[in-house]
Amino acid sequence: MSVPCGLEHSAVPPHSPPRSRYCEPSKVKSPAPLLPPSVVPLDQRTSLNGRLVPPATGGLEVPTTLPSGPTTLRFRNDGKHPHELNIVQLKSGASLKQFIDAANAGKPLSPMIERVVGVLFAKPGERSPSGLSVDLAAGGVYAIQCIFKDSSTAPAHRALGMFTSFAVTNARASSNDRPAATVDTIVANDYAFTYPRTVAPGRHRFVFVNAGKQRHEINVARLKAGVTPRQIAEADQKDADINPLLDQALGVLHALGGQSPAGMLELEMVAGRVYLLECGFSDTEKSPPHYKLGMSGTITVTGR
Ligand SMILES: [Cu+2]
Repeated sequence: MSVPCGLEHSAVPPHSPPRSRYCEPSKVKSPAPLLPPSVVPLDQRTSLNGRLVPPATGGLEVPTTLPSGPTTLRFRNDGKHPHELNIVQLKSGASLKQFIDAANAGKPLSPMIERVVGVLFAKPGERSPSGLSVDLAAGGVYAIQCIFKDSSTAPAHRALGMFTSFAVTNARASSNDRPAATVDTIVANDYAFTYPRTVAPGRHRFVFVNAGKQRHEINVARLKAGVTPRQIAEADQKDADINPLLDQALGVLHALGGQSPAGMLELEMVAGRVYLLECGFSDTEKSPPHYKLGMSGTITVTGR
């Protein structure tokens, strides 16, 4: 277990949430810097056979623009495999082609990233259960990709063409685009989270702040009904697969030390359910994943 796949080109990607997002140690060559993968402005695009396409045209990778300002991104997976929407804002002057070429070549991406936004997941034939709320920067270009692989030896979906970008215009988005929601903040330190242990049911936006020196993430998933936090802790201690204990992967927010992503994870918190937060990053290939150092926790939703 070492470098998070989302940030590592040589990594073996995610098939499903938390744990499986991370690389198999033997496959990791050199821990490359950062990079959050792909994301797409949702609601305006869908993924079809591994390509992100605007639903209105059915075309492939058609240039798209969005107005600036507060926006919530979601996506629908029209394919037969799990996909993600992994989005970052590119630095001015960095093109999508440069970014994707660098990613496919396993080169560091952080020099091309102005700011990471976050990652959403969707199962085949479904919409992402959560959203990414972001204040789109006028004039900004956002790159989106999917780094999932269909098997450990298969190419990343990005290498199959599953990437795109959109440009943000100077027009302002309607302020009604984003419904009201409670905002909760999760702070990461080396190596613990500070966060609300319980929240009320309903729509919440989670802000992630990395106050530590290392890179951290919150990888959020909902536990299956009846599964307890203790079962997760025991599975983690034994390095067992926790995926059978989860019913939905909800997304990832990640940031380098001292930074915070541009995106907020927007979740519909269901009464009585328990949500898992974990950081799967490791400081080196040989060091333990952060969730084993204390960066694992749960949020329980009040009510029934
Ligand atoms: Cu961490």
